[in-house]
Amino acid sequence: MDHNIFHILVTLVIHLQDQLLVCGQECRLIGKFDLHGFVESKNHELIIGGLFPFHFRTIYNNDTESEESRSLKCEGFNFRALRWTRAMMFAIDEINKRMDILPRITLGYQIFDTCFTISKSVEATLTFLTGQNETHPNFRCSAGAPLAAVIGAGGSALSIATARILGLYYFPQVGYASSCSVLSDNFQFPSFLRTIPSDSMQSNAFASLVSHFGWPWVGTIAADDDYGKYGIKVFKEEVERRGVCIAYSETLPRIYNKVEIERIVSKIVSSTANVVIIFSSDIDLSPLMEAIAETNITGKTFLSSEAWTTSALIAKPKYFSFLGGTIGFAIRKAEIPGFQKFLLDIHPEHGTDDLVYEFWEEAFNCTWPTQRGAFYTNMSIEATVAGRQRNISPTLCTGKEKFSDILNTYTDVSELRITYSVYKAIYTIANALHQLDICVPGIGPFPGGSCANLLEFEPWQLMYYLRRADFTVFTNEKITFRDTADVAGYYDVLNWQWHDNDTISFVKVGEYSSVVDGSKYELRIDNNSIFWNTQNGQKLNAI
Ligand code: TCR
Repeated sequence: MDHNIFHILVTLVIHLQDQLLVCGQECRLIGKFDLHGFVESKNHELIIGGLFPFHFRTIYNNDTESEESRSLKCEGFNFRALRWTRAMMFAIDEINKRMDILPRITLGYQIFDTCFTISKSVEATLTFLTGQNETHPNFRCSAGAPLAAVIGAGGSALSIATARILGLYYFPQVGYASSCSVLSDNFQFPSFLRTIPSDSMQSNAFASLVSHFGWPWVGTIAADDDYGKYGIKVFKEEVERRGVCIAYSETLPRIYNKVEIERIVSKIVSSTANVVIIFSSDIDLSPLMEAIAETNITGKTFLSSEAWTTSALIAKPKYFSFLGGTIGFAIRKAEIPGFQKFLLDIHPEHGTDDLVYEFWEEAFNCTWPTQRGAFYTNMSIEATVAGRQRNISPTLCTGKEKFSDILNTYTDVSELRITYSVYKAIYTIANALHQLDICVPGIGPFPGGSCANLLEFEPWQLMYYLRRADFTVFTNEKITFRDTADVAGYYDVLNWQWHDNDTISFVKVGEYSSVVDGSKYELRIDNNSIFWNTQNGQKLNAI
């Protein structure tokens, strides 16, 4: 190279570096995140991050007087998500006690509330990556122990956003509920894996279900997010190939819109298609069910996607008259020994965090005196609840409230599906860490036969082991990724059987699973055990 040009180039690089340094010195804080539901355990060697929707939505934060903070507040306590979170803690606890997985260290957790929104999930992800509330990307200065991997972030739209950021660093993320088919794309999401099957399988399962019953004509409803849109898209492609027609295709409004919801209801009522397939989370579906309950709709059979098949938010008595007979898919379920006891072992007095106070107050409809020292004094409610945004109950909590007196989604262990998926996600990470730890130098997988160090590995080194995960859970279920992001697909087919005493049970009437080696899937259904919510109790006829 010409010497002069070389000189110019070097000068330019030094100049640029100077600029960068100057810029570095000028860094200033431009905003702070207001992260909710922050829960962490201390004094462990490695941390697993968790993202869970403790709240259903965000609201505008009118606490802030200036425009300074754009961070939103959250509302609507989600008991189901707290159960999922406790499954994460339970699995970590179990692993810490075991001598056959990671015997030399203990794992801790750091968990954030996504409030079911993309912005909160991204805030939390940036915090994970930097280990502090002031987020400077590209630095890893974790609070306490290093972060090994992240599980989450619930819904697919949230996981897609966070996986794009974590993917930049090839930072391991294991999804427990994000089932959207696009997340299987290794190129777009290089560091994402999941313990829930991809929806491409579920959409195919729906198509097989429609063929099985010979319905030539169905209506579709999708949530306005990646889950709903991709789920219905793949379903449509598959049924159209089989000659089934789509009577209508509706999308649920993302922000509550009464007029739009009523239009969708009248579409369902007036259509001659009596089978309606809905791909949506329970949260997004609630307004539609509320509106349908106000009409006298009968004679429709609803097909439910996994996210609302066993949801307590939707399986409410006032919807049974039209939702009885619903048929839907549900992911694998498990009974986790010791989990119920662990769930019940939660109390605001046991030195915990804001989330537990909020949980207790919501569960028992009472108000907990915020300062623990003031617990038994006659503090005025106004004083104790100052600054809170939620509806406040005038009754003070006594601390003696009992779970056995209430029906609560949190303590209900009859349908542990996503909960079990969370448990598997934690085990997937722990097993990968264990494999990394037992690597023998000289015959390790990295250059020159080297191994990674359990307390100082790079994210891509853990990814190597995660992609090769191969272990069996206590239920005898085998977890393998075979160099893909996905586990093998399996669904129970559940039928909502409506009983005379106005209760519903989710009865397994079949399954969709692979028949040979994971490449061919088959739907098996016991037609005779299905409850049809029709006048004559017979299957809806093909119209
Ligand atoms: N996948 C959905 C989210 C979701 C969910 C759930 C939310 C699933 N199952 C149960 C609440 C409860 C399945 C997604 O967006 O990928």
